[in-house]
Amino acid sequence: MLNIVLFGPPGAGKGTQSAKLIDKYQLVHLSTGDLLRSEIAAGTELGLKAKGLMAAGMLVPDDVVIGMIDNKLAQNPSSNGFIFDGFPRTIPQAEALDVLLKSRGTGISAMIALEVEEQELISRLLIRGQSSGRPDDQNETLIAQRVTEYNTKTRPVADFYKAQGKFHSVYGIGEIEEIFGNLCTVMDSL
Ligand code: B4P
Repeated sequence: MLNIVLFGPPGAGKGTQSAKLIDKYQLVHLSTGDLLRSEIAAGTELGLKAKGLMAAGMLVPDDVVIGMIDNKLAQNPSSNGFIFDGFPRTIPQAEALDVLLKSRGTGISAMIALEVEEQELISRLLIRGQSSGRPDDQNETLIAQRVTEYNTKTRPVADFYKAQGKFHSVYGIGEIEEIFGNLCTVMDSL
C-alpha cells in the first residue's frame, strides 16, 4: 500500500493536489477538513461540536478526528492506499495514525510537505473565501489564527516523520501542474 501524508499550512494546496494525486495513483482521499464539513452540513452532534472551533480557526479535538479516520479506514479495506490530507495535524494524531495502520498490517510510506510562504497563504484563502462561503476563509485575522495553530501544533508533526526518515518537501508556489509534477517525482521515487 502507498499511504501518503500530504502536509502543509492552510491554503498550501493540499486539497488541490490531493484531487490530482488520487486520480493518478488510484488512492483513497481522506481529508479531515472535508469530513468535518460534511458532518456540519448533516447537522450531526459531531458537526455541532466542530462548527464553532473551525469557524474560529482552531483545531478540533484529536479524539474526534482520529475516530473519523478509523471509520474511513474500516470502510476501505481493499484500497491501494490513502492520501491523508490535513491529517495528522498534531503529534497525538500522528501517533494514533501509526497505531491504526499497524493494526491493519501497513504504515505511512511518506510525508510530502508543500512549502508556501505566509503572505501567499493569506491571499489564496481570502480569494477562496469570496466564493467558498467557508466561515474560516472570511478575514485575515481568522486566517492568521489558523496559521498560528499550524505553527504551534501542526508544524512539529514534520519532525515526527523526519525522525522516521519519511519526510520529503516540495515548493508549493507556482503553476498547479508544475507543483503536481514535482509531487509525482517524489511519489514515483517511493
Ligand atoms: P482543511 O479543510 O484541511 O483546510 P485548509 O488547510 O484550509 O485547506 P487546504 O490547504 O486543503 O486548501 P488548498 O490548499 O487546497 O481544514 C479546515 C479546518 O478543519 C481546520 O482549520 C480545523 O479547524 C479543522 N481540521 C481539519 N483537519 C483537522 C485535524 N486533523 N485536526 C484538527 N482539526 C482539523 O486550497 C487553498 C486555495 O489555494 C484554493 O482556493 C486553491 O484554489 C488555491 N491554490 C491551490 N494551489 C494553488 C497554486 N499553486 N497557486 C495559486 N492558488 C492555489
